[in-house]
Amino acid sequence: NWDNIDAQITMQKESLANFFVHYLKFFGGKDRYSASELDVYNALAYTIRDHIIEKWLATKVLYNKSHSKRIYYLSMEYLLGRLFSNNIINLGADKEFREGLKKLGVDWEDYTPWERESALGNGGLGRLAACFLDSMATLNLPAIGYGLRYEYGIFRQDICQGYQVEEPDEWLKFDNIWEMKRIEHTVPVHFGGEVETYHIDGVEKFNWCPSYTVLGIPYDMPVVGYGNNIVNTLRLWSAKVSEEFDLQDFNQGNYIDAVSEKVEGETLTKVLYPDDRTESGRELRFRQQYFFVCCSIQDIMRKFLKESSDFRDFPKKAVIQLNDTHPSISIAELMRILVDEKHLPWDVAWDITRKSFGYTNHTILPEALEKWPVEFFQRHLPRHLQIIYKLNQHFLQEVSVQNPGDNDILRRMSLVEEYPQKKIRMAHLAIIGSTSVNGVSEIHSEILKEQVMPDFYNSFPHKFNNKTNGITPRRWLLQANPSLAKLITEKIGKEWITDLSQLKKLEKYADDKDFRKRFDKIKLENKKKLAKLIEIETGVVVEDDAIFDVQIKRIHEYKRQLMNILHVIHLYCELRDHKNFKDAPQRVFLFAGKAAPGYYMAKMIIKLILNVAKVINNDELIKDKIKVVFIPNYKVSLAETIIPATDISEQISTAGKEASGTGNMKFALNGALTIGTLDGANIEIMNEVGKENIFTFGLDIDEIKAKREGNYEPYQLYSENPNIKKVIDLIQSNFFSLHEPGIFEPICNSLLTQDQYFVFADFNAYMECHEKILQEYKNQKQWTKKAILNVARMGKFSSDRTINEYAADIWKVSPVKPKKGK
Ligand code: 26Y
Repeated sequence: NWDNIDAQITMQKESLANFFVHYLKFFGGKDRYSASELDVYNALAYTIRDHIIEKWLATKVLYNKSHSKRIYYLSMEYLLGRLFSNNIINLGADKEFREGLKKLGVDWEDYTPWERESALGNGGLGRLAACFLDSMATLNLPAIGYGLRYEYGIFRQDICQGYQVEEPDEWLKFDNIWEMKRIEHTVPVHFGGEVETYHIDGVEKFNWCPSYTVLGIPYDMPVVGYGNNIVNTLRLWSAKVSEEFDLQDFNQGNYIDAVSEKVEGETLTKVLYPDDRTESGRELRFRQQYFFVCCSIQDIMRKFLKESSDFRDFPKKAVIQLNDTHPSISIAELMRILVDEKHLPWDVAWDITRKSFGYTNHTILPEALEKWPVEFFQRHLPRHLQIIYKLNQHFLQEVSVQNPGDNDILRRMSLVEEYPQKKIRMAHLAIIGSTSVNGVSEIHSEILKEQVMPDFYNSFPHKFNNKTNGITPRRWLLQANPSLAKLITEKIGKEWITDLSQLKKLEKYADDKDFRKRFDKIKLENKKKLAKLIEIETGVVVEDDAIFDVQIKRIHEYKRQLMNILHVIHLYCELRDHKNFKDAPQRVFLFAGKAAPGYYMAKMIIKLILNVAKVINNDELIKDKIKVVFIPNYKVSLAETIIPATDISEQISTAGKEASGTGNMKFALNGALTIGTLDGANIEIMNEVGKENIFTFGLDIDEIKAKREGNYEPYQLYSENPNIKKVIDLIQSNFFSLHEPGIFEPICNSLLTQDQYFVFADFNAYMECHEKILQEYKNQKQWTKKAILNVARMGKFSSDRTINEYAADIWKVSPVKPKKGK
């Protein structure tokens, strides 16, 4: 019978080696003589996948029996990174796997580099979604992540003559062992056409007659919870054009049209948009968003209908969290389904919809707030446009009742922006269509209420709330820094892995000499690994015991990599002028990050960093006291090597610009000290670790605001501040661009005439802060104490804490645990 056979398939430690050899032979067609390292990796991954599938099936049964409300997390981006190690660790199969394969002489850790990284995201927002998946599974929450299965993730960054060059990321070139195609859950997605009106019993009804259809094919990836036997699902949609659809057109003789439409349809999930800054208004991205939304909402509906046929129950059975406005067309789509297809009255449908959504905002940069031209809707989603217009009409009616005679507020709050081009404001739609609107750090949530959406905050104060971001300690400590994790576990037990607040117990070891010694030794070992990697990737040789000062993140003007490199130039000038090297340790300034392909300034900042690196690294006059390194192609796996080796974490955005930051948390958790502005989660990190254990500097939000409103004159700062002047003059003299004179003029000009992000205004404070850091670093004992206290006080920044708050305050969903004794 089924159950008996099932039990036989269940994996045993003793049989791991047998399974491995089985996969190598019967999946890979290889034996130990002919197997390549990739073959071995594949066989190892298939072996571990069996374990996962057992738990995956059991989790589905558990959730179905619980009849719990489900969490649907909608995100256009997931930056998962590699999954092999993570899955083994979360399964708790680490030791078992190592020992089980020992007799074959195979150590699984040697094969991890053979996995192609999954990089279906740009940066913070996509990585946050990945950390959230890990936490939701670990917390036994019945959650499904929905996303797109881009054929090409974020581009690979090559450096050619100091310039960023983008290459396609062919992550699917070899088998993706972690995904399973679920052809039976394929859904149709319609686009274009017209809307017909008809009447039933005097009620006006609408019938959308679309002009073409694309199919959404789901691929499921398992999300393994840590040590709890839970395996959740990440469902990614891939676009395909249906065969029958072609046939119609082919038969009508429109061969060319049919073929080009097929190609068009399948481009929908070809590539991730690599710009996390401006919505460049591209029509393909708009269609991509609807494709995503339409597939996911149909799937959610199908699951709901297995539980109930009364749509009034929908908010009790489902909650849909929108990761930024990218999937916010969902709100119009759910309305369309409820009103047009399920024939619910408008008000009932709106009530259901509003109760079912939550919206997370990740940015206050005005240029990143999404607005879609009305003409896109007209062309591709005519019925959704009607729905949005009607929602707007009702909404503005309410606003006007609340604010009699105030036409300006109607214009400000409207879902439709009239000038200069008619556009739909997606954030407004997301706010009115959700029960909850949250920011991602305390200060960001305040800015959201007070500066970005004050009218909406006044109308719906109860919707607004904060959920400070977090990171998963499984990947960012247990996996990335195994030696530190081991030391911690040795001292305080392993509870910290699922309850990060336990790290508090480490505080007392800050005064323990032996502990400090071991802590330092681990940092040094991690630095050695990083130094090797730097040499391999860039050819630059750095000392193992150098001070590693690191800024790794997307390249953006507001993140101020420019201020960092200007300061490096300043230090370089100082060294050349005063030649006072003495016993100062080497300082390595490490950068990594991608620039959006169309972001000229960001690309020039990379070029400047690389040119400065070349000059400084080869100048014998400064006796190797400074090294500047730009590691190409920043990605999750690179972060996993860099962060555990870092001494100083650069978090230096212009105050008010970084919604939260999550890299800042990863560094502090691994014992780096932060140099940071009073921005985003830096402020909360400061509150946790204590002012003495972090280096903050620079203008705060109010001061920045005052500067912006006053007349800020960067040129004056340049002429009055000899340090700034020297650095800028040196760049302008082509010292770093001998063979390409003038290339950095746009950077200098922008600083001298505008300096939008207040680099000059913060420069002195930044410089002085670095001087203080250097002084403090000399006292190794004090430094290590501070580093340990940083680790000990990072409990708040576990994404488990964040997800618990989402579950309790927004989703109203409790963990689903198996009944005791089963
Ligand atoms: C609309 C399109 C152009 C777009 C695509 C991606 C716009 C924005 C993005 C991504 C934004 C992003 O990554 N934001 C970051 O989210 C993190 C997680 O909340 C924050 O920690 C970080 O401060 C914020 O910049």
